[in-house]
Amino acid sequence: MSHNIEQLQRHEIPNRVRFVPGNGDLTKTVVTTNTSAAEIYLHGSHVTGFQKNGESPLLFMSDKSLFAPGKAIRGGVPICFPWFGSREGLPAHGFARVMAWELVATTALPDGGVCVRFRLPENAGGANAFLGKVDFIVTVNDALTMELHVTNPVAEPLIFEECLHAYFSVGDINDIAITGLKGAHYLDKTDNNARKLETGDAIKIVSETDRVYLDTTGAVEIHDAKLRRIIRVEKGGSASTVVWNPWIAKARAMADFGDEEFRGMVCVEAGNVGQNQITLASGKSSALKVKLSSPPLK
Ligand code: TA6
Repeated sequence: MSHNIEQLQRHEIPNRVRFVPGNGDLTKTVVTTNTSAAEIYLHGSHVTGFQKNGESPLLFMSDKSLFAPGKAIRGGVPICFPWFGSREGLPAHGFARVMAWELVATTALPDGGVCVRFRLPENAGGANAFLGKVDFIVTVNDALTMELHVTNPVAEPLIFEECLHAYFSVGDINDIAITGLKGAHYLDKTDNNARKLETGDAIKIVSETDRVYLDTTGAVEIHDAKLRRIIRVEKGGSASTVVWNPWIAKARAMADFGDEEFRGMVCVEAGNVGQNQITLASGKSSALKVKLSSPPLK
């Protein structure tokens, strides 16, 4: 579905929200507040940028990303839904991130922030149609808050996985430490999904890292010594946290990712995947919430 920019422009808010043709002629929402800026494509309801005024971008975007219907954008915050990971003959990480979402509303907030609500088209997913109602709400101020709301309108329970697969921009992958996961168990996807216990106060990335931490609800922090900042990932309604860096070989193997880009990014993803998948009873709703902030590293 291509978006009618003229119709979208009725939702524009002077000096706060505008809709413009973005990369690949996909429609982009440009949000400006007194303290920050953000960009969200209607394709995948995909946040591709967030930056506090005077700071370097918080989110990583690959210079090689595709911007095309049916293709995932590489970087920012892909919405993995209604499944996580690969499925034979189906799009990896679900279909939500590779299809056009609809705009529901734009709101200027009293604190100078902006809220934008998107909706997954009804019965999205063709043969694998998801029967729930899915909204994605982005709130921009000096933090970036994202919420994935799912409501079950049918008589049967809905079972799904969900993950806000955030790519963060870091000064140097060798100079970061990730805290907040000590004591959690994880599946190590670089070691045949072996179940392991996180024993370190801080996780350093020194090789390909692909870990699904389970039954963990706490905040995670990326301490970036080079950019002198902490990226704080607070979450609600989430029992899983995924940590990923492709490192050298995987970076080279991805056509939509620069060979050296692994040095400036790390993914810390909040969701409900694997054994933490959601079973949503008829008539019930769920909310996956992530708040990103970036205090200075003292
Ligand atoms: O979240 C980590 C992960 O599942 C990795 O295994 C890797 O596949 C990454 O997601 C990127 O997946 P994508 O389908 O976007 O290339």
